Amino acid sequence: IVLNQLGFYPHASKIAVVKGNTTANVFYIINKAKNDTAYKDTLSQSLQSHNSSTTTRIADFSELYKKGNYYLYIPNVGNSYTFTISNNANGAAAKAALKGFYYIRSNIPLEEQYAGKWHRPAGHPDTAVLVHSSAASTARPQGTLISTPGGWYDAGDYNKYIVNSGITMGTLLSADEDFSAYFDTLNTNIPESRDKVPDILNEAVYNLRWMLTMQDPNDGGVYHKCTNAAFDGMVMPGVTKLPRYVVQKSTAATLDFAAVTAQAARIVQRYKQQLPGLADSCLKASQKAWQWAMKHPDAIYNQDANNKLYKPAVTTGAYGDNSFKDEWFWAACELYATTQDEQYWQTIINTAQHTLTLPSWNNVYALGVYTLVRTKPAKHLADVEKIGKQVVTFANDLLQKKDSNAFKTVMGGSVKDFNWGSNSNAANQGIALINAYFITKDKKYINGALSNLDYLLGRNATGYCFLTGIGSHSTMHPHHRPSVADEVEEPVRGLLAGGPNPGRQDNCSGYQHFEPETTYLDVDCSYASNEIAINWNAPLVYLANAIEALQQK
Ligand code: 9MR
Repeated sequence: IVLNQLGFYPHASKIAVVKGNTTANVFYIINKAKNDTAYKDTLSQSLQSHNSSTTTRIADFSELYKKGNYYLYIPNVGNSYTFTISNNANGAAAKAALKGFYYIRSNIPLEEQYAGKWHRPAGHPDTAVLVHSSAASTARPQGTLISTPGGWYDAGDYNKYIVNSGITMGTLLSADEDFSAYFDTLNTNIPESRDKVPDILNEAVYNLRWMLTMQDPNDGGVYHKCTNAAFDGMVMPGVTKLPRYVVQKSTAATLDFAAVTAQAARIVQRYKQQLPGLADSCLKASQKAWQWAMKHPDAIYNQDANNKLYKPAVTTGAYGDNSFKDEWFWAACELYATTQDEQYWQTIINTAQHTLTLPSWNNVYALGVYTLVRTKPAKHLADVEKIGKQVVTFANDLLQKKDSNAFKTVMGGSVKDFNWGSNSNAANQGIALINAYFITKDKKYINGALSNLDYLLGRNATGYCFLTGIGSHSTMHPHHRPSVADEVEEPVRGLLAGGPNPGRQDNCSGYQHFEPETTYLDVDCSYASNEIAINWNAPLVYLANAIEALQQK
């Protein structure tokens, strides 16, 4: 029996899924405190999954409204995990996913009062980082030392990549922009929690300050990443002292940077007193980055080609993107929303797509669309309405596939949903649905988004809750160096595993399931299904907190 292992809201849909064939017909929801049946109904007919050979039957108990602790019981099948029906059913996941970012901060010690059993010394200081030969310029020749401290580690590895920070920061900043009243009171117990800035922004600003150091002040271009030449072993951060490099400035990194800093400038100006000068610095940096990209529109980061030309070879994550139309669009949207300067509007029109596409680290078109929908620029309402329709069309298409899905989730509507980092697709689909709700005010989109949160927290073909530290049966062995090396049994809390990925690029032995929705292995060698990454956690932060904020209304 698989279900959201945390629980359900009193007035939202409540679904559990029984996998496999059972002859049972009736299911019971048992109230734990009273040890008594609170609800009883029949299971649906058997459904065949489109993404594996799994068959399912559905237990729908949406009409049980009463708050409490329950479990589901099916004669001859057994009991489900205990779950709650409450107004903040997903609150623990929402908060944990945001706190997850604190645990992957690179250059500060994680103190026990904030980090609990995962306290540890600071990792890479990055105060003396070499300019790699691929990044050499007259102003900063190869071997120049620069300081680029702070920021989050990208994932299970210890490098810091601007492109992936782009979508991550855009998603977190958008969460605050869309749900600012909610985030104003969300406290994640981080060192900055006592200040007047919401913790989601405190967390984002930690990475923003690092991003700012990745811009070459001489020309405005932004280094693609700050990295070791090769991945570190499975050791604690800061243990290895190998040289760190900033590599080639790239168009994708520079435009992502321009988008993030423009959006940040708009948002942090609310906190002029607490963050003096930051909004101004961000906007200047953004404009300077935009100028650089205008002059260097084809600076592709091609790691393999670079390795033929430059030394030392760099073999860490590439995040090589060679199509920049969506980055131009997103950067222009953020710069326009912040400055209302019409020169950016022209780029928006020139680079707009006809249909929405699900965002990923190399496709940030949707982030620009969401910003237009959110900020509704007065001068261009007709265009914005047209672009907004793309969101609704996309969301309708997602919803349509939910009913025939064997898990009654939006996730899995297409088998293509299952690739490297598939769990971020589930979360990003949820964000698209919530944006459709903003436009239409139709709650069916919130229910669709909730089905994907349920997916991530347990209602899926693997039966895992993919967020560490949450639920009764969650990821225990993520490909995450500190979780492997720290001698604490539980993995660091609040990190989202990548999720089912039939590609199995890690060649890790031990996979027992090979179908799209079941190829998931909770073993640390499985970096293709069980790594963690900032661009996967961020949409979960958005989705889980948005659902919490919207249910509380
Ligand atoms: O998330 C990235 C995925 O889309 C790519 O297919 C994959 C291979 O290039 O890389 C993933 O990103 C990894 C990055 O390169 C290095 N840090 C860990 C990231 C998550 O696995």
